[in-house]
Amino acid sequence: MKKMTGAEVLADMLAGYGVTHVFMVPAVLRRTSAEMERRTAIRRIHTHGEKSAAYMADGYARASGRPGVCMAQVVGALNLAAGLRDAWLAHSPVIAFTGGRDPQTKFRKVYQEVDDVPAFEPVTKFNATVDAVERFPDLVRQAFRAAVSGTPGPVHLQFRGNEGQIDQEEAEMEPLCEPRFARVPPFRPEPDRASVAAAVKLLQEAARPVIVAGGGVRASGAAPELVALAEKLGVPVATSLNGKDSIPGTHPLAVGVVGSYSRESANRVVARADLVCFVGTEAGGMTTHFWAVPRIGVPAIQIDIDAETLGRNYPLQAAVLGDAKTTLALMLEQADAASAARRQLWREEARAICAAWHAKCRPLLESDAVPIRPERICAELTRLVPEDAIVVVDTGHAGMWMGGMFDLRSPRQSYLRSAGHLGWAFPAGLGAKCACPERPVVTFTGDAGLWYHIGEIETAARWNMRTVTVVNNNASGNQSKRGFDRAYGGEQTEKARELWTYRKVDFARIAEEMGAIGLRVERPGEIAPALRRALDADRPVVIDVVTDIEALAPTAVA
Ligand SMILES: Cc1ncc(C[n+]2csc(CCOP(=O)(O)OP(=O)(O)O)c2C)c(N)n1
Repeated sequence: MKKMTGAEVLADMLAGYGVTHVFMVPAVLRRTSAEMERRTAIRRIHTHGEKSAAYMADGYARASGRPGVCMAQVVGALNLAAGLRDAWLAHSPVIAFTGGRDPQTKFRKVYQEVDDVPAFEPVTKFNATVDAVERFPDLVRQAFRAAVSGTPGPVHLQFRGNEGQIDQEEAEMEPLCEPRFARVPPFRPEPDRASVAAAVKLLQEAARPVIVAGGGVRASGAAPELVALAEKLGVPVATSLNGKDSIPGTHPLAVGVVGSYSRESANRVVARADLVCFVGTEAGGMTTHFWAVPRIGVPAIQIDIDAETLGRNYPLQAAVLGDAKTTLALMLEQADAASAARRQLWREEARAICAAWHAKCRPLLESDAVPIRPERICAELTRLVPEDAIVVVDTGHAGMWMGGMFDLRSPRQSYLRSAGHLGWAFPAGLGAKCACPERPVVTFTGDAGLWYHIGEIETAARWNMRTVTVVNNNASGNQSKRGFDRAYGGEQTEKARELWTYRKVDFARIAEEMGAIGLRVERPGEIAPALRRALDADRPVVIDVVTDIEALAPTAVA
């Protein structure tokens, strides 16, 4: 073995694992950054905050299935940890590197230093310190292994030295990589045959079964098998918000997103089901509207790669432990297509429920009102988002509007959503674009969401990250309106509105000033031309859509 610096090993290993970008606020692992330039083609994206660096790495990871890498020096470590929270909730393989304490000076009131490691504990699968340079190879391998294995998730390595100066030290090392762990999933564990047979039998015998598909379907790349099984057995499919791209919304068996940020038709169909088959979803609070849809006790099947998830929230008649794609392919082999005929009436009922929802929402989806209704933006996006686009959506109202009112039209479109953190979507969209530069990326956010990391418009312009960001700009966080009405015991006072309203701001002008293209849209008819122009642009675009502050998304039906 030859002598190498930690920096050389780390740069070579990141390149070896196929990392194309790292996201950070300088300065951390400075020598490694220099070696990246000398030895690799990795782009070093420096951002305006550690949290947005983590969100970019998260978007990168979710869009590609390859670990996203973010970094911070010691004083930025907790900002970075905060940014891992959404990745943790969404099971996204993000690898965070930070600088950390030196044994020679710790506990001596070193400038900027606290013990950051515990803060990473609740948001990582693996949280380790690199104290000796000889440990670079095995700990970096373990970081990749942990990030992508089983249920994927974030990991953290803290490198000795406030900026991780341990990377300057030398040792005899080999920068060995394991390509298997360069992306999700590294393995496709097969389920036992008896559990597969039991699940197929239950689905075939049920009169009104429904499948609820989650983010695990995307992680496994199992959407084709899922749709094929649903078609063969004639079973309607609802999705979690994280699993929205398991089936196009325009598919005749798709009933929409179920749960809290959902579509009424999905909740109605799932509530009517006599068997629910959960695939790659934790059946958590958001997906089940806090376990009201379906009700606890409904006959249920669950397929998951993590044994601890099986039955956590719903008692199961069949539990299938395995990779989603492998499991669904086995179920497809065994399924009897003839049994689909028995569910004809159920499918018709589900279609009727979906048609009723469409009829009810059509006036808003097609609304010509000024200020613009958010439903109209969603309908225009359904129509105009390209066939191979990645759609990235913020939380809160943005999640409600797009979860409920927007449809993917193609199995080649992806949908990534914030798992709860406002402000995630804009930087995550930039990360997604870095991971998949050939695919259009369309981000949807509220104005409160954009404000969080608005400085990253400059990053996008500097690196020419050509995303299209659509801002539902109602000069407020008006999702909070209902909550403050309740807090005031009816209707809130006029003064209460200062708790959730902002100044009216033109984000198009701000975007232009930072080097992006800014388009301001005030009338519904201007949305489509703006989107078309943005999708053709050679720079990042912010489309600032002025919308109705009184427009509230429908709440979930139980
Ligand atoms: C980190 C974080 N803090 C607070 C919240 C609570 N929250 C949810 S939605 C929302 C306001 C959303 O405003 P905006 O993005 O403008 O969308 P609008 O409601 O106006 O459509 C807030 C503060 C959150 N989800 N995440």
